[in-house]
Amino acid sequence: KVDKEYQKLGHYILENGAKKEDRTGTGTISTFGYQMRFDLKKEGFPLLTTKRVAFRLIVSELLWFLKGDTNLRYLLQNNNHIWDEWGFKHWVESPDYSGPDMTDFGLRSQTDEEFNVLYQEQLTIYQEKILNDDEFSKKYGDLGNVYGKQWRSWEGADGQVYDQIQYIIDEIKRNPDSRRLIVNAWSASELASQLLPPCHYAFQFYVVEGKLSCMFSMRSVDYFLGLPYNISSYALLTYLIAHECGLEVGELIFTGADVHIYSNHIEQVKEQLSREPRSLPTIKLNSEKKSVFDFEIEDIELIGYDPHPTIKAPVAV
Ligand code: UFP
Repeated sequence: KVDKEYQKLGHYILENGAKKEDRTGTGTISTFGYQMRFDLKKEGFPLLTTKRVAFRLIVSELLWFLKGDTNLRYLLQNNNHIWDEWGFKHWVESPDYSGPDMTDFGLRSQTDEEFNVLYQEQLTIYQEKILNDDEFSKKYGDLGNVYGKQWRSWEGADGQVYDQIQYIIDEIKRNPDSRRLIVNAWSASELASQLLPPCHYAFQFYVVEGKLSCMFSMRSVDYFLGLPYNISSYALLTYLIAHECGLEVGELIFTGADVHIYSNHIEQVKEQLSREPRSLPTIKLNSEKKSVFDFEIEDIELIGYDPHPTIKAPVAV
């Protein structure tokens, strides 16, 4: 089902999208405003089967958010590199960096092979330092006010720190009919100091008939590379919160604003649209763990995932 809905969106963008320039200089086909619903209880775990999606990256990233951690070290220790470029950017734009010029490294590394070699060298140095040098990691591994910070230690105008995840868990248990079960990552006052303003900027839970549903909102959606992760990540979050609150899972609802396909992903998208969906995997959580904050990677098991092969595509940074 998730593949069918995802393919429907792919066709929709290709048929209705308009050419639109973007921050990364890559160019997109873009549409505005789209919603998809997935029944988590009836359909299985929404991880695409029309290409392989690296579930382990989704797990480690989500647990990193839930820990309130914003330092790359945890991700690198778990061999997760999805956030590397953001920390790297921070370093190469600082006065401490003295290597070759890395201006526009995202785009240049994809178009200029000679530059790419230099870039990979510097990126490797950066990763080693994050893993092994405490001081460096503190200074250049911390991505600042990204999701972990916003979710777990939101700084209020009153100077207090608010744990939004703990709050909604407590509320779901205490007052499941609440219409205020919202976590918000968008902060008007911090936009200028953020490396990447949140893409999935808010989510809300809903409890009815013993089932927990979640709706998440995205301002900007990379259809091919980002969205498959985002769907599974929020599905997993819903499973974890339901587990702690003693509820079943209900529906997952995606709401996207600028939903786009990058111009250098079109062939890959067409390939994926031609593939036949397979049956979805299921997920098993360690029943001995209760609090979502105690979960580790090995407590989350994916069962019966049999996807079509990976499709590679360049990331726009
Ligand atoms: N993007 C996603 N999902 C994410 C994430 C980023 O699709 O979870 F962090 C994509 C959306 C967009 C780009 O293509 O990354 C962010 O660029 P911008 O800030 O210009 O919207």
